[in-house]
Amino acid sequence: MLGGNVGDTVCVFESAVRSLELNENQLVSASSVYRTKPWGFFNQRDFLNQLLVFDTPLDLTEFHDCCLKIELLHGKNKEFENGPRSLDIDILFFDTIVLQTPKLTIPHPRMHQRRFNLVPICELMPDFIHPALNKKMSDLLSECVDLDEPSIAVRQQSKTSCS
Ligand code: PH2
Ligand code: MG
Ligand code: MG
Repeated sequence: MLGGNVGDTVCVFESAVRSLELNENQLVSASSVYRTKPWGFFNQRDFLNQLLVFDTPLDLTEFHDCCLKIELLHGKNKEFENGPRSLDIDILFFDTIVLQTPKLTIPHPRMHQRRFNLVPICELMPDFIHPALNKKMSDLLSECVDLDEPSIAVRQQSKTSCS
């Protein structure tokens, strides 16, 4: 899941996709880009969020390191928790792996509480079953009590012009 609210976020997202592809990852599908209300810390610009699905030869640790590197490349620095950021890459799922380490929890521990995750996920894979909660994404969305409804900012497949 890409997220960001600093700079030209649509262009940052396109650049992040290119960087991920340059690191052996193959883009399988991309959701629309959604405009979403900031979650956790309210006094900041709306976010954009987009779900990407990749095929990767990397293992989870390598893929995570790759994502961290690409965040840094796009200007992510030591922002505070839930605060403004140019690019956040969160791994929501990695196949059906369930794992908890000090560095990384997969599936993402709060994704099912947030409409800004569930709405893009349901655009691409409403029938995917959450490997820890054992529930379909569409059911998690209908049960979700988050009231902030994402709106589509850039529809899937529409072209933008970023240099
Ligand atoms: N990410 C955060 C904090 N709050 N809110 C929205 N709408 N979208 C995000 O991606 C997001 C957030 C921390 O990573
Ligand atoms: Mg995040
Ligand atoms: Mg993150």
